[in-house]
Amino acid sequence: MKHVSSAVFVLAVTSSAAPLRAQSLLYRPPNLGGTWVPDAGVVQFNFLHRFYVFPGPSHFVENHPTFTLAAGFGHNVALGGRLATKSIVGTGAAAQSSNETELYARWRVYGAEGRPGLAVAVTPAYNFLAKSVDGELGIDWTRGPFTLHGAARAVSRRLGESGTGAAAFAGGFDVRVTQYIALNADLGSFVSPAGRAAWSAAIDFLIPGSPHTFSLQASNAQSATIQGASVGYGALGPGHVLYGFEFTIPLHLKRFSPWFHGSPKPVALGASGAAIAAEVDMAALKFTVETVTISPGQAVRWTNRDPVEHTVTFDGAAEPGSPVIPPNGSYVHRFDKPGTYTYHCTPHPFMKGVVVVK
Ligand SMILES: [Cu+2]
Repeated sequence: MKHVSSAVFVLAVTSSAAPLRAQSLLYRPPNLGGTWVPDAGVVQFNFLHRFYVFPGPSHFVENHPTFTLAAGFGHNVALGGRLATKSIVGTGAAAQSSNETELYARWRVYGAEGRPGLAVAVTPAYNFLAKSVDGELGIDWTRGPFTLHGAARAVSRRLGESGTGAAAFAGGFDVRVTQYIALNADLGSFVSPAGRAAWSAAIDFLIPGSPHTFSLQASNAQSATIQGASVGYGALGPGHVLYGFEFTIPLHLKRFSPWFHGSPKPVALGASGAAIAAEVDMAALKFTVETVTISPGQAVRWTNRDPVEHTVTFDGAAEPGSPVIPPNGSYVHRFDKPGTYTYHCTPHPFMKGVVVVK
């Protein structure tokens, strides 16, 4: 498991073209995505912010943020919570409040993130504002740049209504135009009893060389909970559109280990037993020796003296590059063919160096 999650992370960092997996906005429309589970050891923080601008002369701006915090366990289980501070107001004792809190668990029963084919997940949840037991069955189907989504939802007490249960259905799609840009949209509604449908449309960006995705979106839904994503903005009638963005932040817990364990243990990566003819340190976001010259069959060792991760990535894939080199890690690569090998660090492309083999 550890190997799988670190492999995913290595892939994500070293190959900026690879789409990020956990909670990537390129694989889910704004009000859907019920099969997405963070990788094990990753705490996902997603910040969704929507706003409505009232007509002039006031141009009053009403904000509708939803914060999602979720942790991945194993391959297919997540526990998370959402807080939306300007949702549909509650009923009964919560009649004055629009602070909506939802706790949820998610079990991805079938499929894997961002891979072709089908994924199925169930999401039981509890909505504290509605005092409602909620649930969602989510299905995704991915083929090439397309993903189709469907969801069936049930709630025991509808938010803002008199306390009856209800069922909702939703559907949506994603189209990944490039590896960095996607378009998506969705539509969902309570059906029994019927409600105002919720819709959204977005353009999504994978920020190159980072684990983050970002979307610009329009929707009429006030929050991203199971209930909030099922009902359109009703206060001002139909046709009132919220605009906003979402930003996804995966926090890899392993990265925080220096806080608790002091300096990390040395890790040796790459060729072992090779004759090392040159040493290059990575310090202060630089390769400390810009050019080294060696003979064919000899090796270079790079050692990371920084508190951040680096890579040794050859330009034009002239040689296979390093995996992520952690703080206090070293990487050895042997060069068999004469030539001039230029390289850089993927997370810090301004870090550059040259190996001359002759
Ligand atoms: Cu670097």
